[in-house]
Amino acid sequence: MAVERTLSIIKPDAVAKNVIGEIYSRFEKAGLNIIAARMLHLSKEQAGEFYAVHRERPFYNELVEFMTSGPVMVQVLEGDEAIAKNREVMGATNPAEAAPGTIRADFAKTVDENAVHGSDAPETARAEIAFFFNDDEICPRTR
Ligand code: DAT
Ligand code: MG
Repeated sequence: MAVERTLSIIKPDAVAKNVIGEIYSRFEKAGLNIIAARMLHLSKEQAGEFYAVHRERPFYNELVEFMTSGPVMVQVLEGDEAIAKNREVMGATNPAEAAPGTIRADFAKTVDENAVHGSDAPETARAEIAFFFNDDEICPRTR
């Protein structure tokens, strides 16, 4: 199994619900190490650029509004197959279709406010990590 890094965001709805710790616990139980983390309130420019791939989608403006509606926690997760493992722990994009016990099933109700983001492939993971973190802000385990 390959050790990977992925970018995770705890979105404004989940931060507002005070479940940062519960979501971190899901990562830890899945063997995903948090090797960088920061809380920030995204600007419209930052959220728009982060989700630029969805610019032509009908929900883009709503998505940018939501992502800037309150603070988010961003973190880099590292572990075996971290990209797929994080997506598994997150559950399906639409919480109504998310498997029981996943973050989105347990902490979200609708597709437009679905608690967490996770990178979907190695190239997007690299770009999304670099979007939020400098190399010297990433702290891999040494013990
Ligand atoms: P994911 O976040 O699971 O990678 P995505 O990349 O397809 O999903 O979409 C990014 C975000 O956009 C998603 O987390 C929530 C929002 N979104 C996606 N489809 C939507 C829809 N049909 N209506 C409203 N928001 C949507
Ligand atoms: Mg996506």
